[in-house]
Amino acid sequence: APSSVFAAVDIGASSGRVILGRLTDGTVSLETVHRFPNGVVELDGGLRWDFDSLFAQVLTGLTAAAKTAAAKGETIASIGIDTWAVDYGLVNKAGELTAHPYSYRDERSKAAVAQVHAKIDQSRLYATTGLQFLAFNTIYQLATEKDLDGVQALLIPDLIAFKLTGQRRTEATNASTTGLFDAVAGEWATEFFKPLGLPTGLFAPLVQPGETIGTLLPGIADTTGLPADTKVVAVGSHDTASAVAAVPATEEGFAYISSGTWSLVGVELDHPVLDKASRLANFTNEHGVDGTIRYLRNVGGLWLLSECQRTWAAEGYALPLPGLLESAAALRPGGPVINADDPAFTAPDNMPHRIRAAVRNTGDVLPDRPAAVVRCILDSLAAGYARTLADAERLAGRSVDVVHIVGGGSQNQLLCQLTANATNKTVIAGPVEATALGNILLQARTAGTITGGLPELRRTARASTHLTQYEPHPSHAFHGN
Ligand code: ADP
Ligand code: LRH
Repeated sequence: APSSVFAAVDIGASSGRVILGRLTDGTVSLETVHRFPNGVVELDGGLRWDFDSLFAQVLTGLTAAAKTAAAKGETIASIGIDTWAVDYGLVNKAGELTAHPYSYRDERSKAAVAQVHAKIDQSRLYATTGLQFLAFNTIYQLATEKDLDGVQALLIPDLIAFKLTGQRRTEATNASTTGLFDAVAGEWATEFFKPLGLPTGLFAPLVQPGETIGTLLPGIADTTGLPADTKVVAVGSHDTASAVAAVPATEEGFAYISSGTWSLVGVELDHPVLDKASRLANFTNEHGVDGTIRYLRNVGGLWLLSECQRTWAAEGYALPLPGLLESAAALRPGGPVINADDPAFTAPDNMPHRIRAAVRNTGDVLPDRPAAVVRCILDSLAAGYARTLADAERLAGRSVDVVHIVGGGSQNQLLCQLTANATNKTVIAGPVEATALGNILLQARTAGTITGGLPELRRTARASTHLTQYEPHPSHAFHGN
């Protein structure tokens, strides 16, 4: 019988799930007990997350988890929470949200960038935080807030943990995406708060992955049917940190691509790279679990594809992914390529139109067929991955032998093959649910069910996952999917 069961609450920008993880004989099996769509909504004059309905989905998922475990005679040892990075909710002294949290896709923070850089030079920010410049980083979002007196900023996973336990903490891997975190010290960059007019106690105290945040509030235990002593444990609450922890690598020289709404492309290091070349290449030094550095770049992602599907559906053409990928795979290589991480693609809008305009700007033309648009997106992502991996090798002084693709995009056979071709490296695809798996592995280690460092966690991830390998075939068209 399985010895322990853990619950992962994993919410990406496009979907969320509650997954039970069981450890038996050195492998983890995952059981999804609840899945729900996620997306930004126009609310109160901005692009926001409807936190109330997200939290209701979390409770529905935890209720299903409690029921599933009880039916098997199991107890849920703990709950771990991860979501996308950078966004936060402001809570007042009474613990109430003062507004629906803004989404990083809202454009209000663009105007605050120059204002922040006028107070603290961009090169100084980078030398301390090592964070990739993105106009939606928390630091720029906070600069748009009018009144931060008497409120605390809780990052989205911290906000969920607070609602479950009543405890206010900031999990460190996600804190490292704020632009207010010292990449070397692993502490808040307190010297930046004052010049930016931010209260020193704006964020709750840091907690490290593996530490306990608290136990369930009585009302939450009642609603979900979970025992009141169920622990909420800090994991890599930044989804990408959990995903990287579950990269099923056995090799030293591995790189990873966490492929979903965004593509996070890079390597794992034991110290940050904060030099000028790294800043100019816009690489980030986010904190991973066990004191590692996720040296990576946020490259555009499958948001481009899902937004095209959304646009086509609104125009009356519901085009499911399998058919789109099959027709894109049948096209010849060498088609138009765009810069997939152009901020012009960040906001939700007519995506096929914007992609066609971007191709036109390169002096090329894009045929007016969905298959051509899809192929252009995937060719562009693969080209972006290859460029980014080459940059990572150069900037970190590393050589990469194998590229692991994890997350929803690891199921996209065409993208995996195009990536192998563009990088001229072996690509290993899987697991699809790397984030939830990393979340559960951290909880299992905290409970003492497994022991060891990241290599052991990754061996367990490998033993738990069906992997698909792709070899580079630069001159051949892709057949399959
Ligand atoms: P996030 O965590 O950012 O919400 P996911 O890791 O769940 O994203 O990945 C979602 C993406 O995975 C989708 O946008 C889609 O392009 C891709 N995807 C999901 N299922 C499949 C599939 N069966 N085949 C190919 N791609 C898929
Ligand atoms: C991926 C992710 C990524 C961030 C972005 C905002 O879900 O957390 O690591 O750059 O969302």
